[in-house]
Amino acid sequence: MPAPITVAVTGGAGQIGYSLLFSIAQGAVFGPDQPVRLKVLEIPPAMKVVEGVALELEDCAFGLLDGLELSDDPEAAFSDANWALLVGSKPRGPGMERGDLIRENGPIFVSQGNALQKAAADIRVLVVGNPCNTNCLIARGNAPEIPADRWFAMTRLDHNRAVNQLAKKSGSDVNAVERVTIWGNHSATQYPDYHHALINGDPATSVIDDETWLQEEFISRVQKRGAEVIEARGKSSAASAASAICDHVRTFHFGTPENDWTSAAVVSDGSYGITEGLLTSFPIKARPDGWEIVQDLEINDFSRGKIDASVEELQRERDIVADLL
Ligand code: NAX
Repeated sequence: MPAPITVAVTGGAGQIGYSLLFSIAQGAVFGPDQPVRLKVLEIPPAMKVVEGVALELEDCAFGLLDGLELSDDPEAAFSDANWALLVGSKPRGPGMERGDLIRENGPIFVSQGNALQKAAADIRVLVVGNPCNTNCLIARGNAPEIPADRWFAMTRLDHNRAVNQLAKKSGSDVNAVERVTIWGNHSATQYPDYHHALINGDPATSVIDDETWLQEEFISRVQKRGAEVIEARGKSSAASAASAICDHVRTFHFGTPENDWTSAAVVSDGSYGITEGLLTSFPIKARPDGWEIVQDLEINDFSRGKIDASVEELQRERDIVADLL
């Protein structure tokens, strides 16, 4: 057996944590031969609940689970972690605007950024807690020694939602859909881009010969899918979010398939004219030893307008938290 991979998860007592921790311990991320150690961070009022989750993890008798630690101290939770999955954050309260949520959650990511910098030498960070792009920007701003290519905010759930919509509309298997891209912010301004997507190797735009559906219903459905789930379930997406977290980490650990790419918010290097330094979702090719933004895609005027609108929102969010960076 290889040496264990250590994964720190914040918000382990929450909805997503309840699905995510079990999937990681079961081998859904790093495979059936790779032991894992879990380090779970919670806030003091939630420690009792997370202790209950730990009892259940023990009761699963997972052969790959090499260790399980619970803590309310970020430095202890992040020490020696190879991946930190920052899921925990405060939910949006009644009447709270997006800007209020950004200010409310910002300090969490200041202290977690500081702790990551001190505690972890070989770390990759995926921020899921919303607003995830800007929370990731804040954490990164407080951990300047962690290299830029180690930071991610999650748009994989949006990517998976887009793949599913194209598969359903075309009557294809989800495995037949490739090269979908989510651009921009993980918010209602995100741009699910079908222009380069393939279905069974053919352009999605020729397989789904319905530009109005693609431009209007497809984009809007993906943008608003989180609200659709809340409306039906009475709670926000949890199992699908946990599954997307597993997909994200697995993809960056093992790499993207030969002919496909994934979507993730990474530190912009200025590609496609997007402001440098913003945590923005791009099309990404990953390999076990690194990743790169897919270059030279043709961006038509329709796409340009959508990408710019989402990036402008990210710039406004950055301005709101300028003092925390
Ligand atoms: P829950 O409210 O069920 O759980 C959040 C957990 O985080 C709680 O147990 C809470 O005690 C803990 N927490 C709060 N502050 C903390 C801190 N400083 N350190 C450690 N833990 C802390 O939320 P859940 O449904 O699990 O969602 C978690 C986050 O994921 C939310 O911010 C949510 O908006 C976000 N999401 C992001 C998605 C994405 O695609 N990027 C999709 C799913 C989800 O909506």
